[in-house]
Amino acid sequence: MSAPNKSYDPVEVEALKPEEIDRAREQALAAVAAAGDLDELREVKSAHAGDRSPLALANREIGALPPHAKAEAGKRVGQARGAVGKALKIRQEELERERDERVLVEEAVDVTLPYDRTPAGARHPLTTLSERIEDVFTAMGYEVAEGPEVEAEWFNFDALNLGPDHPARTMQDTFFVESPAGEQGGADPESGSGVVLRTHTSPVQIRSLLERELPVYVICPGRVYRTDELDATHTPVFSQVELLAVDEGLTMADLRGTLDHMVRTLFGEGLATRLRPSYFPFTEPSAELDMVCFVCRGDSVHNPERPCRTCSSEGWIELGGCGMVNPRVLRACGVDPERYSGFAFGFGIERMLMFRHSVEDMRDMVEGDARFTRPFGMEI
Ligand code: FA5
Repeated sequence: MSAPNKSYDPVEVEALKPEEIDRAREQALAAVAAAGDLDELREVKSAHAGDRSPLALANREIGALPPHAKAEAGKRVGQARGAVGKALKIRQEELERERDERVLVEEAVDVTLPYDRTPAGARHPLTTLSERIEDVFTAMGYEVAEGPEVEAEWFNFDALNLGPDHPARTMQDTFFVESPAGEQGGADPESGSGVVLRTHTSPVQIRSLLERELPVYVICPGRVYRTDELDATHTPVFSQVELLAVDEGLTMADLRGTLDHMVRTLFGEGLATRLRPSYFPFTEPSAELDMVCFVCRGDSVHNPERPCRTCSSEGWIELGGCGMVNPRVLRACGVDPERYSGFAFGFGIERMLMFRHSVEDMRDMVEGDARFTRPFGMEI
């Protein structure tokens, strides 16, 4: 800053020349208008309104002016600085508003978007396969029937013509919840019947015949229990589906036609089935139902160089047990075997899932790992 000088002429001071002040003001206003964001505006402010800006330097020169010159120069510089300050304020507000609007858009959180922090699980394929089988039969008019998993021995064995000496009644196969009367206190001294974890879904046949009006057409899915070790092909807790039809005039042909329809619907057209003689106390005659392998269609039997993993190159796949309901079972449920006949079929869902989807180890089904269930996706 120059020293006070009475003969000082502001017009001669370069920084205070009106055109210099106008130029500094116009440059400042142009720079403010051109600032594209708050960072740029901060730099503009420092350059055009800071301590070392042309207008600030001009302001400092005013102090050295003679008194008569101070007012005019002060007014000119003050107006220029005021205009720049106002422009800076307006632009600051504009840019802050723009920034706030942009942040609101850029940082918006769409709470409806799917999140993946907790990986989605999946429906267990045992459930979807069981429901699919139910659908096949409900489409034919069958009703879904259920029964308790903790079951009276009478329903699980006696009523199904499994006499007291039948091997399946020994402790080997069956989880006893309460032992029969006479043994360790007994469960029900009246009937002498113990309580078991049901070993198959066949007791639902008995419950259905006792509870429903004839004719009866039911499909009974459910969990069953046996004292088997968990290994690649066995689990102590597994799922079965039971089929029961009791009506007038039903024959083995009806059973065969019904099972053929099920095989077609679940595995595709053109797969032969066969019934192999077998024995179940609750059906007479009894059979095992086999179907031609849906992968190799039996070819692997004659082509050793092209073995089939699905049927172990046997050409046939065992589906489950079946037969005509034993008249003794009908009688135990108060159904007249002279008038009514029926057929039944029962099979394991785990085994069907194994060959239908090439699952090699049944343990994968019980471990609850979503990496096993997810690839099955949704079956509709
Ligand atoms: C029965 O349980 C009869 N109630 C089926 C039946 C119903 C026959 C109606 C006739 C009329 P079985 O004991 O064979 O039959 O068992 C049926 C199926 O359960 C087997 O074919 C098999 O697929 C499955 N299964 C048996 N034990 C196990 C196990 N430990 N783990 C997984 N699946 C098993």
